[in-house]
Amino acid sequence: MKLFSFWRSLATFRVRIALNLKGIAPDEVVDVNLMKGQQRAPEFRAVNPMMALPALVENDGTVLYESLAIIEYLDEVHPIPPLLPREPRGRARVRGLAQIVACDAHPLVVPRVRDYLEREFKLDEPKRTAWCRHWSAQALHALEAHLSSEKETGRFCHGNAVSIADICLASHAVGAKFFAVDLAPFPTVSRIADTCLAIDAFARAHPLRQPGAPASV
Ligand SMILES: N[C@@H](CCC(=O)N[C@@H](CS)C(=O)NCC(=O)O)C(=O)O
Repeated sequence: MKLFSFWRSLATFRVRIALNLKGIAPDEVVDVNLMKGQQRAPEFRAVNPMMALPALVENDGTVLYESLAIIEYLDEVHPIPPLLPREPRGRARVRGLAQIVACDAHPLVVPRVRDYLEREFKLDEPKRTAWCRHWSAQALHALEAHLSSEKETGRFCHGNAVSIADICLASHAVGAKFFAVDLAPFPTVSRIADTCLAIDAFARAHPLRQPGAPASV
C-alpha cells in the first residue's frame, strides 16, 4: 500500500488518522510537496487527475482518492474498530458532520482556490487569509450548533466511540489553528478535538509530526 501525502494536507491527515486507528501502516509514503506545486506534475496527475492529496494505492494497484471515500473503504475492508455507528440515522448524522468539514468548508481553503483568488482576482495575502478564516469559522459555527444541542453528542461527536465525524472535526480544528482562528467560541468542538488529539492514532497523524513539517505554522 502506498500513500501520497504531504505534511500540511488536512485531507491526508484524515486518512492517516483512519490508517492509524485501523493499525495499518502503508508500505510507502510518497511526499508530494504542495508548496512547490508538485501535485500538478504529470507523474502525480496520472495518479489523481484532480491533482489533490491524498491518494492511496492498494497492493493490486487500485488507486483510491478523496479522503472520505478512502476512509469508508478502509472501514469496510478493516471493520474493527468501526468508524460509523450501526444505525442508519446515526450513520447519516456522522456523515453529515464529516461532510460539513470535508465537503463544505475544506474545499474553499485549499491551495488551488487560494492561488486562483490571487491570480485571477488579485486578492492579497491578508484578504486570502480572511477568506480562509471566514469559511473555517462558518463550519465551526455549524459544528458547534449541532454538537452542543444534539443528544447524540458524547465524549466524541457521536456517543463515546470515535467516528469519521471526529476524524474530520480534528482535521478542521487543526486547520483552523493554522489560519489563527480563535477556537474559544466553539467549546464543544474544542473539547472533542482536544479529546481526539490526545489519542495516539490522532497525535501521530498530526501535520506537524510528519516528515518535512516545521516546528509550528
Ligand atoms: N475533497 C478532497 C480534498 C483534496 C484536496 O483538496 N487536498 C488538498 C490538500 S488538503 C490538495 O492536495 N490541494 C492541492 C491544490 O489545491 O492544489 C479530499 O477530501 O480528499
